[in-house]
Amino acid sequence: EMQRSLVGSEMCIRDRVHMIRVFSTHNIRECKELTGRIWNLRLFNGTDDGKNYSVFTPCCWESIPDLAAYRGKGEFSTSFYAGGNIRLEFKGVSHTATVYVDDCEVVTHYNAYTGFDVILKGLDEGIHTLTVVADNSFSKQSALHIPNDYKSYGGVTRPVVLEKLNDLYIRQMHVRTENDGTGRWMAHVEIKVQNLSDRKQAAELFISIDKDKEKIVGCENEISIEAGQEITIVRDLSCHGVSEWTQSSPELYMINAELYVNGKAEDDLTDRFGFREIVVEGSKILLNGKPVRIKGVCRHEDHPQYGCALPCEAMAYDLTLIKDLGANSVRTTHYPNDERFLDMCDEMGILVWEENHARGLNEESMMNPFFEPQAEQVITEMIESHYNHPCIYIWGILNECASETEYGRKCYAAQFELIRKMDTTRPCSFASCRIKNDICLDLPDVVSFNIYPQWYLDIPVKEYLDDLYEWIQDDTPGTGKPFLITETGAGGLYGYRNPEHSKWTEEYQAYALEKQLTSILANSGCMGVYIWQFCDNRVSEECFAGRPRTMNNKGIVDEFRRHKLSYDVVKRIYQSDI
Ligand code: ADA
Repeated sequence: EMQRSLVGSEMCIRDRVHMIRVFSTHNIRECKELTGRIWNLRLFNGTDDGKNYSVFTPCCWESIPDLAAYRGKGEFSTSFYAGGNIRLEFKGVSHTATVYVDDCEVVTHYNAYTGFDVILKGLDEGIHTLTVVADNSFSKQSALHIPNDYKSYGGVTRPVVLEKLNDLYIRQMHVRTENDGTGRWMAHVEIKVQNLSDRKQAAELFISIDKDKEKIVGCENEISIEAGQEITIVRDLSCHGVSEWTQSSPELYMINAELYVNGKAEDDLTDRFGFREIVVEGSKILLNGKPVRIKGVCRHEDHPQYGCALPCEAMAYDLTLIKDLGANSVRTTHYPNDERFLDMCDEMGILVWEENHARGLNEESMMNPFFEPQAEQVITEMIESHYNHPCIYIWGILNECASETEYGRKCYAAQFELIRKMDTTRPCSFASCRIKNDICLDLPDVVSFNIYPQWYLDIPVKEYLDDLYEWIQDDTPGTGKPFLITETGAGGLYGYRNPEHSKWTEEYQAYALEKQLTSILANSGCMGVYIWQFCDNRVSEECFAGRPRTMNNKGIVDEFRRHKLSYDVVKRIYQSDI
């Protein structure tokens, strides 16, 4: 009997669902994390056929010394006990996944940084094998993962969850909050329910919002769904006496949807949200009516031991340092992040610029026929899955791509259109490096530039910034929009110091950042700045030029999170009132 339950006895020792999100998302639906334990990894790269490794998963195979430089395919496998309707959810496989259950291919997915799932109906009860072939090789078919200034690792890099479903299944729940201007809040709830069975079914759907188990509001709905169909239920719940989500007081609420069929529990889904509105007004972004001032860091998901598969504790440590710096925002360069990181940002009041996956693509790379569909798929998956996070205040796309070309412009326009169709509650932007030749500044809600005076260009920061700002205001349709510096920084090798404070020393990096941050934050037309970057990260071999150690060394902490001299400089500036 014990074995029949997916949850099993492990649940008593550790609530494993907490490894997927930082709170439980189901009470009724049975779930079990399949990761958080040892899987088998077998390589097949032609020469190494059949070599097996026991690896704690999630992981990047680069963490295994033998495989530190391996690029190709790796077959991850484990087994699970289940029967009936099963849903497998993969939070991230890098970068292409082909999934098999009992040797039968069930789903494929491209791109490391968004999740995907598969539902298997009527699985025989018993032990089944799950095999995930991860592939991190570069090819024309991979338009987003290319040799780049960060590494495309290989592996099952984020958690995998097994869920047992009944006939009716709550596929998605989005909450949008709106203030009527008098302090009263409305929660607009949109829930998608699927009928997996081959007959029409009726059910009761209970929706409720609570805080610390205390109910705020709720409603009951009679629903009926045709065989094999999905319906969308939309409800507006007015919420009295709730507290707003702000950066200093990030109050969070739970929303629960529960389905009952003939009085019997069928399915449920819980998520978290905050009461807050983001509005662009003139050259400002307002969070619940107050202008947002960004003191931020760009961050890669990268760590010498874990690659991109950081465990929760390592993510939390990064956030501890980010808070210590006095920073209030993170830009998820250059891809959607692990959802547990976003969960923690929700709790800590850290604003997030969440970015679609794409960095530094020129026109030719954007013309790859695989590019636009792949980029649009990541946007769709990112917004669908992260819609409820109050910390996300802006969607970013296409970092430093070909926004100076007509073809590039078409892609920017198409992607902004897609975002606005999916989410009307957040502004969108892109980080440009096309100084004085960007032709896309009419498209975003916020005009953003990456600038490197004092590093790539020996020009005083103020002069450079004033010149850029004037050009935007005088000669472009970006005039009057909020203006943000999405990157600035300098390289500094940890431990490298010399008396002349030359470039690459810790001293020079600290000097450059001081100049950059003080000039940018003193510019009243600019709503804030993101430092490039939080920590040093590994880059592809192909990017070795200008990248000593095959690392991007512009972190204010190195890859082990050891503080460079610049750390205290940034901390002093970010903690001041500037
Ligand atoms: C770019 C880019 C970053 C990084 C940075 C640098 O602007 O967006 O990914 O490569 O420059 O270090 O030069």
